[in-house]
Amino acid sequence: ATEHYITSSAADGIGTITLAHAARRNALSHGMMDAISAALAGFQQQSVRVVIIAAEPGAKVWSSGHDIGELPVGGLDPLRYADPLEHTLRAIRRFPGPVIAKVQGSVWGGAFDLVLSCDLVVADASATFAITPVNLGVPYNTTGLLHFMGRLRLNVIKELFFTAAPAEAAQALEWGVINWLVPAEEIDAFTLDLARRMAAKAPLAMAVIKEQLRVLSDEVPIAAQTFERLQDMRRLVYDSADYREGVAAFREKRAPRFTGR
Ligand code: KGA
Ligand code: KGA
Repeated sequence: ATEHYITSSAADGIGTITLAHAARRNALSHGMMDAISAALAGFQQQSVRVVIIAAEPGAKVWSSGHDIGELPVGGLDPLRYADPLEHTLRAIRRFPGPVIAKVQGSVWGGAFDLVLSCDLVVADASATFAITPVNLGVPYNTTGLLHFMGRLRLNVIKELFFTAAPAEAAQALEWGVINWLVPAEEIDAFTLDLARRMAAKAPLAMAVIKEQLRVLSDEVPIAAQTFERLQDMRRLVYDSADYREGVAAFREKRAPRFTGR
């Protein structure tokens, strides 16, 4: 319970969250998510204008994504609305000022969703991005797919999801995942300068424009029946033997054997 997940600090209207759980490669565990959500709430109290989310200097893995050890097996939806990760993604999306992801190293699964939930992405050449539910047999959540659809073209989304392969930084730049690809030795100063320029602008106008963009890009009206059909389809996936196999294979550090059942 005394596990150390992040460090956070605020100065001159800029809050920084540094993912600092190297032992689990910054997996997005309940503990990590609660820590990030608490830091964001604290920043809001302190009238922080702009947030930077980064990994520790030199980390090869920015974040390994959902904590696979915490994925439920036994008929429970692994990606529910109330999950701490989903709560944190909403907190980032609703934070009343820009949140910048500063990405160095590899980004996996739910961490890619987290990066896309940030308002801007600055990265160096070490950044890679993979979305991996088909490695585990996980039915991705509809809200999560919408996060990708809000940022990327459909053929790009399909390639990322269907291959689960890490996209290199240059490719991610071309695909629009990254706003700025900068040399490693310049990324700290570059990101801070970008944050400072935004922190000097009118906060109320900024916050309302961010919220307008969130509402307009998030709210896709579908019939209740349609949503329930999608949930039923997802349920077949998380009730399947393949989902249990995918999670078990990761825990046992072996390749999964999927059968389509
Ligand atoms: N969840 C839980 N534990 C994890 C983890 C994760 N996502 N990633 C790594 N770990 C643990 C790992 O089991 C090991 O534990 C330790 O962190 C170091 O990892 O010390 P232990 O007890 O053995 P490892 O693998 O030794 O480190 P590495 O060789 O540096 O390799 C790093 C990577 C990131 C490449 C590797 O750990 C990896 O492939 N991790 C899983 C990446 C992934 O597929 N993430 C997606 C998670 O799923 C997800 O987000 C969902 C639900 N989704 O996409 O739908
Ligand atoms: N509205 C009213 N007066 C303006 C003006 C504007 N948008 N832009 C310039 N002027 C006036 C300026 O006050 C000056 O008047 C004259 O035009 C010449 O400008 O001679 P006066 O009485 O002092 P200036 O600044 O001397 O010219 P310049 O050195 O050539 O510089 C040109 C620019 C365009 C760089 C400069 O004038 C400037 O920064 N203007 C404001 C640009 C801007 O921010 N526009 C956005 C307006 O807001 C807007 O569209 C909204 C509501 N929005 O974005 O949401």
